[in-house]
Amino acid sequence: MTDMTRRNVLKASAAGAGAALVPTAWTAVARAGSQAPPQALAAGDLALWYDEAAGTDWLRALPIGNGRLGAMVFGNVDTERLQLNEDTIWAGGPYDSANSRGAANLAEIRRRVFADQWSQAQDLINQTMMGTPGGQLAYQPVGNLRLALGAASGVSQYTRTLDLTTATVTTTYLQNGVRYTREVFASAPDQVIVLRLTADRANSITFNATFDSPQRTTGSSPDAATIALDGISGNMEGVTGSVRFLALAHAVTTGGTVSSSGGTLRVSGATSVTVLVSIGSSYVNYRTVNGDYQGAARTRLNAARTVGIDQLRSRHLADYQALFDRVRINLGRTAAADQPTDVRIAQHASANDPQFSALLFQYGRYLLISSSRPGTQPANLQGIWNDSMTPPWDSKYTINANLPMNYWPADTTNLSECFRPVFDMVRDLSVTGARVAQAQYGAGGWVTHHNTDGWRGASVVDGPLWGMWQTGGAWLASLIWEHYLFTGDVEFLRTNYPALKGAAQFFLDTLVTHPTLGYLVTNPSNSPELAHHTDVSVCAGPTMDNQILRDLLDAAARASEVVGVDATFRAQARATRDRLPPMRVGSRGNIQEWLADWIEPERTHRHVSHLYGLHPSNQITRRGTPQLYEAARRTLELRGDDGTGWSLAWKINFWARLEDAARAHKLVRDLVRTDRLAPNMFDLHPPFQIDGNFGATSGIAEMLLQSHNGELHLLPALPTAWPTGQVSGLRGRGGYTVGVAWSSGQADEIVVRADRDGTLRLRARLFTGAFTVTDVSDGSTPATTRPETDVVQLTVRSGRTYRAARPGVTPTPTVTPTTPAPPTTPPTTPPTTPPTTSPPAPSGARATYRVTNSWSGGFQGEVTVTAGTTAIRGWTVTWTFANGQVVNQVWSGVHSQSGANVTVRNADYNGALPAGGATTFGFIATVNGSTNNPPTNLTCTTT
Ligand code: FUC
Repeated sequence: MTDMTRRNVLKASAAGAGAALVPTAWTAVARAGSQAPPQALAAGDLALWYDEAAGTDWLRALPIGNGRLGAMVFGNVDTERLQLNEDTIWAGGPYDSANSRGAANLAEIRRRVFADQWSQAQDLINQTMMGTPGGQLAYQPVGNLRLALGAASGVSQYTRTLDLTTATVTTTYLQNGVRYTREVFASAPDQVIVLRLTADRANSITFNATFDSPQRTTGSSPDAATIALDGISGNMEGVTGSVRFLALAHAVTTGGTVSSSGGTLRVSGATSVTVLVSIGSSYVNYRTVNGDYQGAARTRLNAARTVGIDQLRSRHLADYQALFDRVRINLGRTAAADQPTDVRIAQHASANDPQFSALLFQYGRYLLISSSRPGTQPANLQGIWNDSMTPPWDSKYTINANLPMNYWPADTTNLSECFRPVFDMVRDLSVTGARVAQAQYGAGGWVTHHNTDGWRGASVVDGPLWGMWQTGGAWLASLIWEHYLFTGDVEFLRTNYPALKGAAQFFLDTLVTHPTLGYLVTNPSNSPELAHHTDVSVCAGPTMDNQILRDLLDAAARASEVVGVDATFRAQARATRDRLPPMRVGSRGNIQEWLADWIEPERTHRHVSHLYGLHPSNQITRRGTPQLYEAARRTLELRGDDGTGWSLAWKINFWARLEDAARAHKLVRDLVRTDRLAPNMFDLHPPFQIDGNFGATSGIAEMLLQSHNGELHLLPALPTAWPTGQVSGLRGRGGYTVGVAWSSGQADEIVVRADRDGTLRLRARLFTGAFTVTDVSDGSTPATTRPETDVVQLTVRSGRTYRAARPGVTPTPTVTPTTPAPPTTPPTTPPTTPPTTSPPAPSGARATYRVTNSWSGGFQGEVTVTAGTTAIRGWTVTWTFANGQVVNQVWSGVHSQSGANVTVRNADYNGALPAGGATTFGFIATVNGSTNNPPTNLTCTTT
């Protein structure tokens, strides 16, 4: 595939990225009588497999990784090629991206935007707000390790497999009567890539191995069984390349001989060989590049040399499977799975292949485990896999869709730990972004625009049409709260609170009052990458910014309460949030993308940013905001289904949230086409961009379980194409691990394990018929209520598992969570308040309830429990309309305690209020398992 430099891509984007970038799709033809090989069957079909080698096609090679080290494995008979990456090898070196001309020109830029002089505003942004340099730097490869194994003649029974259950690529074939097998895996515990070659006839393995690289490198042979590649990253954008790296490959043989000289490793007549690859980098962090890269490479290699292959393999498996095995999924299998993976993709449009959806789902989880681990860099636009010095969009971090999308499946598919690199990056950005905030806006806090790189560039890049977007850092910082909703980890929140606060502080300092509408708005900003008039995207207060800022300011305020600090800041954050522009329905019945009802010149643009409120956020919901919900559907109809890989993936998530199973599944199918999925299942923008893989995994999870609305909604968008199946180990906000088994499109059995005490609200079609609920831990039947026909509510206890099932359904072992909750999950919230055995109740007599704050988009309530309560162990607040319909349920928010008084605050209702005057709402608080039912009525007046 042709490499795409940033500038080429920008030219293409200017012309409308979709059309300009589409390559010719590849093809693959069905094999008559094909059957899945034993390795794929042993993996329960969770394997990519092929009957041909990758040749020179990088998009046929198979990825392995341990978060830091990555390799693409080609599996050619004559030459094995491992294309190597290390996740800190970035072009250039530390730089300060802030442009000191910005702040002095900001007032004039804003004036031009408010005067609708968008083009003139963009000109001034070009002159004064662009980063230094005006583009960011690229993630670059280490090079290749090639094993020249001899001619490929006389070969039969060739297969190549990437087993997702073992994170191992295996290549095996028969050549001249000898069965050769190669296994490759990247070990996180031992920090090496392991290539194991075996043959079933003694002394049959002979090869020469060498490194090569597009970087500036020197090869050598440091000892008789090792070769080395010492290099430095490339110069770019006027910044001198400064990341030094050392790659070592060392052979351990049984039988035969091994020698190394002049950078060539020679193995002759061996019976088995283990090649260990170790890579060290001098990158310490975004501002320091003087690490002992040679020492790091050698130390890891020497340590791995003392470990035999069996132990290397078993440690790798234990480490990997502890993550991967948390989620099991079965969507059914047809004979389509007996074709090689590339054939399955090529035939997908005409085949019934439900297992491919399961494979795609698990591949995303595999890729996240392999590219993002505690202590590594976050997964970039290509995860960690890149063979080019000038990769598309620099293989960096694009924040206006791609980087957040990479992490959508992290919590929902039970890979909480894999999320951590993002929070490390956010803390870095809170430093580099603070300089940009000061220099370009004269503001406190920190800001990051639409991209960042290994050096944590935070300024405007690429040009105003793309780069002049203020809310990149805001989106990333809001993920801190989102992650907390899953884990309940107060220590995590405390550690990351300063970055969250700083992101909010920037907007408290910079939002400006719209001259005619009176709302507080960002200016200048854009609705990502979409021109509202020809060639201009810059505007004030685009809808996505307002949605992101509602989440950010809420998150910062709520976090400040959990952490117990900053009351003044909190009040300011809330007051500011209340003055953000509400979402509006435009003339076409759509969600308006900008403050004005403009019609975008490019109607089918890939970004649908203004539906951020539908997904990933929860500001547009079916039951909470019915009008906006319908407008969201209309918005998607107007934009159409087509788009880049990541755009399709986001649309799976959108349609899942719209509970439209057929459409969500159509989008899954649209993604599984040869122009959107490479033979190795890498998602194609095109070109390759990994966000589509992660977005697809997230979308499939959203089709099976949603938890954004204060309840666990089971099978909200189950397509007819998956009539029977099971999934287990999915995670829901509030700290739940969930399994479900279904047949005929309906749940037979739901199993939920609670991390914390609380009130569990389950929504499923199952509850419209006969069902039973059991506390699996002791076989008892917990008390339940039925707030809606398809909703069951019950009090749950930390560590216990609950099962709801149709009467007579035999428990399905695979839907019961088998692995413990992620280690980051704390027992209760907050840890400073020890659980108590007395179950005091916030009954109507003991509690007072009042609306504390209201605004056009919602309001907050407060319940104060004044007698008999010693501690809160779990609580929820439910808002209902006067007719009893539940409109919102809240688990997040804050409670505090002073003596015997317990206060639950900020139990926000975030839906739309019916227009005009006063609306009566019911406010139901459940604290320590008791509830004030019937609800206390509160009246809210729309302002
Ligand atoms: C944004 C998108 C492009 C591409 C790039 C990396 O600019 O609009 O489609 O995904 O990021």
